[in-house]
Amino acid sequence: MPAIVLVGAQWGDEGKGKATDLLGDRVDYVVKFNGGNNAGHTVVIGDQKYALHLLPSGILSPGVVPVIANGVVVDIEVLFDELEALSARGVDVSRLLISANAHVITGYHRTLDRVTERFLGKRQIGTTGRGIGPAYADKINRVGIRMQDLFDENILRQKVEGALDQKNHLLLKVYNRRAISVDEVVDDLLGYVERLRPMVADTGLVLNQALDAGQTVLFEGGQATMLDVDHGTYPFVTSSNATSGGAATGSGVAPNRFDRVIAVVKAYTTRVGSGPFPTELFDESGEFLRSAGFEFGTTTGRPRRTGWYDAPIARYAARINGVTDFVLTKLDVLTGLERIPVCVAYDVDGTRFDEVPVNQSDFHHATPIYEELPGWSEDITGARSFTDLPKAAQDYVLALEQMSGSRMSAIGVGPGRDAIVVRH
Ligand code: 2SA
Ligand code: GDP
Ligand code: MG
Repeated sequence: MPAIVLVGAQWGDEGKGKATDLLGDRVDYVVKFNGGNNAGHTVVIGDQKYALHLLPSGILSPGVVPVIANGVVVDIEVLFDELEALSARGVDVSRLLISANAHVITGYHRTLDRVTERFLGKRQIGTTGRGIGPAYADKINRVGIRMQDLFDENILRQKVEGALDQKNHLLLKVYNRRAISVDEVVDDLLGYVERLRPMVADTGLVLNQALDAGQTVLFEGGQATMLDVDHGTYPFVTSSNATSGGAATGSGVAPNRFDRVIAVVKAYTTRVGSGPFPTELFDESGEFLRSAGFEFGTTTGRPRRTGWYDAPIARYAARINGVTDFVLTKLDVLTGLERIPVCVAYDVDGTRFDEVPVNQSDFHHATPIYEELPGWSEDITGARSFTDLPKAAQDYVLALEQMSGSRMSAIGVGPGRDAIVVRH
C-alpha cells in the first residue's frame, strides 16, 4: 500500500488524527495537503493527549517524515509554537518538511477573517478565525505569499506590497480600520527565515521519489467532505479541497499513484460552525451525544452540533472520494441507547431524495427519513475483534456498511490508540 489517502466523510472531527496515528507506524511519510491551523486532531497515546492544529499527526510517530505540502496555508507563528510545545514534551520534530509553494497566513489574513465574519452578520460562516479563507483568497487572487518568497527580501517586499494594496484600501475606506504597514509584515516574516530554511523543500519531488523507491506515503486530509469548497455545503465550507482530489493538487502526487482512499466516519454526526445539518438534534439525545462523545472543538473549544448518522452523506463521501474503506469511529459513544435512528433518505418538501440534493435550498429543507436500529448496553471499549462486540453493535455496523457504499474495515471503540477493532 504505497500511497494512501485519508479523509473525513462528514463535517470533520471524525477522528482522523487517531486513524492517521494508527497507520503512522507503518508509513514513511505523513502529508498534510489542505487547510491550516483550523484543523484540530486529537491523538491519545497512553496517558498523554496531543492536540495538533497545523502539524500532520504523523509527527508523533518516530521515524515518520511529516510533510506540510503545497496545498496548505501556514501560519508561521503557530507553526513554531506548535513545534516548541511538542519538543518540550519530548517529541522529535526535526524531520518536518514544508513545501516551498505552501502559502503563508499573516496577521492581515487573521484580521480580515474576523472582520469579514462580523460584517456577514447572521449569514456568518462560523469560521475558526485563523485567517484560512483570506489566505486562500489571496492564493486564488494571485497575491499570496509563498514560503519560497521569504528567502529574498526584495521579492518578499514586492509581494507584500502587492497583497496589501487592495486590502488597505478596503480596510481604510470600507471597514474604517487602520491600514497595515508593509514594513511591519516584512520584518515579522523575516524574523523566521533562518529557522525555516532547513525545513523548506520541493516536497512534490521528495514524495514522488519516495514512492518510486517503494516507500509508503499517507495523505492526511484536514476538515472533511461536507466542508470541501467544491463538494461541501457551500458557502458553509472551508476554503480548500478536503476530498481525495485535493490530495493530488495539494501535494504534487498524481491521482493514479493513490492505492487506497480511507474515509473516517463517526457512528453519528457532528458539525461546528453554521450551515445545514439535516439530522441535527436539539433535544436530550443531542445533549447525550455531545457529553458522551465529548463533542467540543479541538481548536476553538466550541460545542459541536450533534445528530444521528446520515447514510446519504456517507454514500456521497464514498462517491466523491472513491472510498475503498471506511474507518467507523466512536461506536462506544452510542452504548446505552435503546434504539438508534439512522437517516436513510431525506424528505424535501414532500419529495423523497435518496442522495444528497445538489440544490442548496433543497438541502436546507431536507428532513431525515429514519430507520431505527436496536441499541446495546454492554461496555464495548475493551472489544478488539468484531466478535467481541454485542450482536446489536455488530448489526449496527453491518447495517451502516450496507447503506454507506463501502467496507467498514476498522471500528473505533474508545479514544485511546489501541481502542480499535480491525476487521480482516
Ligand atoms: P475556516 O476557519 O474558514 O476553515 O471555517 C470554515 C468552516 O469550516 C469549519 N471547520 C471545521 N469544522 C470542524 N472541525 C474543524 N477543526 C476544529 C476541530 C474546529 C474547532 O478539529 O475541532 O476547534 O472549532 C474545522 N475547521 C474548520 C468551520 O467550523 C466553518 O464552518
Ligand atoms: P479529527 O479532526 O478528525 O482528527 O478529530 P478530532 O480529534 O477533532 O475529534 C475526534 C475526537 O474523538 C478526539 O477527541 C479523539 O480522541 C476521539 N476519538 C477518536 N476515535 C474515538 C473512538 O472510537 N471513541 C471515542 N470515544 N473517542 C474517539
Ligand atoms: Mg478536528
